[in-house]
Amino acid sequence: MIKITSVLCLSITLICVACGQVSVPEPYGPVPSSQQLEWQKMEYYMFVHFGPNTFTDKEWGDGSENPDVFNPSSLDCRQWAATAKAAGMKGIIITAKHHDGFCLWPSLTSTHTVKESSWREGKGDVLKELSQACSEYGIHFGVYLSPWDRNHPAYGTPEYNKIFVQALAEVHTSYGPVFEQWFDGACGEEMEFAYDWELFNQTVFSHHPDAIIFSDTGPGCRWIGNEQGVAGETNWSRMTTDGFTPGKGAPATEILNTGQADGKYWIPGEADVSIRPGWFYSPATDSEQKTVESLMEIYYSSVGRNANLLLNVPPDREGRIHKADSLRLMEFRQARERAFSNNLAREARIHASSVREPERIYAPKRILDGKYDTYWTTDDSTSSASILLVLRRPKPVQMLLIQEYIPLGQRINHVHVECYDIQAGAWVQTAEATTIGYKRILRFPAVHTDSVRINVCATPVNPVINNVEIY
Ligand code: FUL
Repeated sequence: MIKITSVLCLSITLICVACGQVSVPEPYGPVPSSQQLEWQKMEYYMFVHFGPNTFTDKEWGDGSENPDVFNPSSLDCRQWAATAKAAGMKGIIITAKHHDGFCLWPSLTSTHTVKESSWREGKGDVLKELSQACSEYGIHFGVYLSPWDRNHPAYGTPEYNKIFVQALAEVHTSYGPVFEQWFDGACGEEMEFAYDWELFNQTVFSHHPDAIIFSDTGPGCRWIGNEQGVAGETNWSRMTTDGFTPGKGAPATEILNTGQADGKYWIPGEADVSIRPGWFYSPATDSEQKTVESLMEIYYSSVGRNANLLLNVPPDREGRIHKADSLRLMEFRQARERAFSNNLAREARIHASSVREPERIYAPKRILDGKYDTYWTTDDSTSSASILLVLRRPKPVQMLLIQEYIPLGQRINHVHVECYDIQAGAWVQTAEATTIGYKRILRFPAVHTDSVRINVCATPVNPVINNVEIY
């Protein structure tokens, strides 16, 4: 019977190959939209908190600030975009409106905006300058609009939802493409559970159907549950959000941090954190940037754990990114380049315990070809498999980077890594992990080795891996 079945399978495969059809693994669970996939590939981008708080040394303005306090002496959004680009960031998300209600564009929905300030005689528009600068430097432009508005007289009335939607529409129709709309969960008591999230999301999508909407519950991406930039060691890009809302009605932070193995929707994590102690600029923190070492830790805990990293860099009172912040960003970039400069897998020979037919499509060497859409996988009934990478010559190895091909879902729930320790003359287990997702970086004490084995254990479905790097 087994023989007959395998002969049958083989003939079906051969027929499929002969007629140019190749059997592709079935997707597992929810999968990313094409927009979510492109967003995930951005990996790292800049958060910009800018507004009256920049000038008042506050983190949360109460909305009673005189609009004249907003007075950058030499605003230079091109310098922000140039800095982000040089730092290796793929976009900038700006606080178009923070909780104090002040709008960085001349909104018709409010009397607390750049037009009421004497900055540039009320004719300035930060969003216009930043969106133009982003497009000039070839990076994406995104916006944070706080539904919580501590200035607006209508806040707390049903009317406010409509006003907020109008503000959203202004922003989404006046400044070109918006890659991400950031919705903060903070909320005034007057409006707890009264926001019309459905309407907010629809408004964004009606103007920018490709935008990724961030909130505690997505739908594009989700808050990672802390403001330290740390994703869970286990981090699923799936979550069930039915019955939840951003803010007080959000899922527990533990769930936001790890996602859910059996989650119904694809809602990947985004980890936000500031380069300084606060979100807004303060002269008191001019020399309190995070160290390169702690930024590297953040990188490994976010991008290295299947989350995107949104790093806040607050412009100063001149309206420029402070020299010390910019310097740290460049040092951070260099540290990443150093850490990932010599990928030993590039010249390795690769073998897999099992390969799906036809082998020319799913050959393990597909993992090393650097293309996103090619991958190694096994046949559908194989849930445990291993990949062996034999290095050209023995080297100290201390880090492994693995990527799943997420258009077919997030499939792996347990891997361990072994290295052949030349000094000990034995295989040693150097790392173990649950989830991989779009990208996972595993670090371990250096081992002098010429062979690295990745064991995928008992996944619910066959693994689909499209990249492995060794450092
Ligand atoms: C929080 C806000 O309350 C902070 O001011 C900041 O904007 C941060 C990114 O999100 O919820």
